[in-house]
Amino acid sequence: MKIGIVCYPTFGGSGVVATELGKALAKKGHQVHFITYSQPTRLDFFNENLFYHEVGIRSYPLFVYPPYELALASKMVNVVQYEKLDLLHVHYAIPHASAAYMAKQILKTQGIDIPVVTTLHGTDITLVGKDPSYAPVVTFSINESDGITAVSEDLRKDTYQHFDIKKNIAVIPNFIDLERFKKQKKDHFKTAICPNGEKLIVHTSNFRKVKRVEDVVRIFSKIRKQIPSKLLLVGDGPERMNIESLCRELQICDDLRMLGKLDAVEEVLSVADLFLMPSEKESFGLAALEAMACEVPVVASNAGGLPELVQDGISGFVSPIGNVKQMTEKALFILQEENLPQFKANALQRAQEFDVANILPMYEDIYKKVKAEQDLLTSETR
Ligand code: GMT
Repeated sequence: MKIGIVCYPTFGGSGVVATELGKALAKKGHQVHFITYSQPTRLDFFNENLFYHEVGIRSYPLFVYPPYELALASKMVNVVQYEKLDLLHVHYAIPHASAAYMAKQILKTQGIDIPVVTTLHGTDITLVGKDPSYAPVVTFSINESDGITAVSEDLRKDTYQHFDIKKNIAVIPNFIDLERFKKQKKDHFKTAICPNGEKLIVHTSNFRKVKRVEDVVRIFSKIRKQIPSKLLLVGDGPERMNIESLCRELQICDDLRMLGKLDAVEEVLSVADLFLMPSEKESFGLAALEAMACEVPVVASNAGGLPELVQDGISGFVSPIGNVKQMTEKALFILQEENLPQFKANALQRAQEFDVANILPMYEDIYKKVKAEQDLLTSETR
């Protein structure tokens, strides 16, 4: 098939999932066209089936806010027409689903019927989307999509709860490339960070408020009083300054390193003993899945879809949001020498269920279904 993928090109989870999906589809022989405002971060290799179309945004002194959605819709029209796409798959509802609706209507006037699949990723529903400033457009454009998917049962439930959605939402969980995310031999790295055999704890995120990075630091501060350990923070974002202040206040700066945005996060995960994800909201928790694929157990909050990923007491633990005390106890339990190997093995076993090879066919099935329905409709109306 010829598929147009629309996503945010940045480090965020939705862009990562969209890009990895496109790469996997291309490897399977589909032709994939990315349509976005800059080269997706993970679109980092050549494949003859992968194409990238940049959305150019023309500014004008009149525009306080350049109309990205219009430029995106125009680009979609252009790419569908000239590349003869079979369908558009948009990731993150705002503004991609409404831009796709507009493109679809424009194309219809030219005799082209293009089905649209919308994948909901989380904050497009749970945070930004349900805000009254966007909700009517989000509701409308989800309902107008030919196929709708959500990355967890919890997000599916939330979507029905917050919006008046008339259509079926299929749950297709996030997935992982086990070829890339696997435990690598990086002993020299472990020795450099943990010279005295300390346990290594890792957190990766975009340091937004919803990630509760402060909880990560507080949990670590309590762990290190019981077990010699180090903390690596990967990523960057608005909370960075607060985190730095908290580390100083707790006097733990010597045992903590902030690595910033790192491409090869799997190298850090390869030497980690525990991953912390105490988020306030998390529709799925892709970063936790990446850790588990590298044999790292997870202590997480019970937010959103996290309990669907982390099996409590098996591949890690889930605790109530903000319960730093309980998360610390669970972390200390996992880090015991007699418990750690089993938790690591279980984490990997769980991650293997989300192998891209298992999840990709679910997307292909949706594509086939919406395309067949569109073809039928087209033949009936002509
Ligand atoms: O977590 C973020 O802030 C990034 C966000 C995004 O939209 O890019 O991630 C969301 O989508 C990911 C991929 O489906 C999920 O794994 C994350 O759990 C989800 N984040 C939230 O729901 C907060």
